[in-house]
Amino acid sequence: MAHKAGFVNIIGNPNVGKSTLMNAFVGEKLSIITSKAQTTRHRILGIVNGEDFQVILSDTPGIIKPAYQLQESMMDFVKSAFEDADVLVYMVEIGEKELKDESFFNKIIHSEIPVLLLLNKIDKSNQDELEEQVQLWQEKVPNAEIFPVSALEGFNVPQVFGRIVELLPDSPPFYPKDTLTDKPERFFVNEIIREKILMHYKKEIPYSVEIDTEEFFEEEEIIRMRSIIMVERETQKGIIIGHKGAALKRVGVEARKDLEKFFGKQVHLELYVKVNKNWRSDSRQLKRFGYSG
Ligand code: GDP
Ligand code: K
Ligand code: MG
Repeated sequence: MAHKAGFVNIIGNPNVGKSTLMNAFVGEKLSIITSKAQTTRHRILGIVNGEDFQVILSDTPGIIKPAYQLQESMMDFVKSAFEDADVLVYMVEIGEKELKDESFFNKIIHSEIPVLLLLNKIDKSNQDELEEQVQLWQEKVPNAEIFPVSALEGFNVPQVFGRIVELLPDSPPFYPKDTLTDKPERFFVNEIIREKILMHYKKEIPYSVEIDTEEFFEEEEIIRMRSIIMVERETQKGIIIGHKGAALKRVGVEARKDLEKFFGKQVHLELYVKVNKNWRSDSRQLKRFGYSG
């Protein structure tokens, strides 16, 4: 039996639904999702295995104009996503106009790799608007096959997946067939905690935070974790902790619930807050947290 395998890279503006789509394909919450831009900072692989195929998806940060070094290295993840793809999934949402970066847009319209343009969030639109948008995008990106989808509701998601498999080259699998992702367990601990911070704090706080899980110790009945929440300034530390520690406690309780779901096991989570001045602009620190720096 012939076997197909290859790399599918999901790119697009912030908040169009890239991570929601990746999770829908994989059937697991590998990528954290919030309504805020820059929720996804890394390139995250999600692998879907079938008897005769292996689809290796990569979710990337939304395309932005970088303002500091962390964002530059986020855009390096996006650039790398163009280089090794067998299929490009370019996601836009209903009502959206242009990609925030022209050079990325040019790469898409001149791509020699097949491009699937997903017009997402059609659950929020009507038939007239939908038809108009399909036509508009077909003119803008003539080399793309267009699929209206709702990543959130799963509408048309299996059809897109089927098309992806058709487009993949004949190849043996790249990863063992029981692999779900390339990231280690601690990465998901960090991400789940960061999602709660994105949800509960305003303004610049979520963007100044990085999580470092120092301990991940699996026992028979329970997994014990200790994670540091790193902020850039002393004032941010106070905000994270909150009055009598209530704000931090809420993060801990909600993160633990999600971690227990994710790992299918009881979790004990200890959280600490530390000031780490200007880590977002420090190459050495960025490297340590898995960015190119
Ligand atoms: P990303 O930044 O492109 O990765 O987008 P996310 O996957 O984080 O989603 C951003 C926001 O859009 C979240 O609030 C999602 O729940 C929402 N969203 C994603 N897909 C859909 C969809 O198909 N319909 C609607 N109505 N909302 C969606
Ligand atoms: K988002
Ligand atoms: Mg995302």
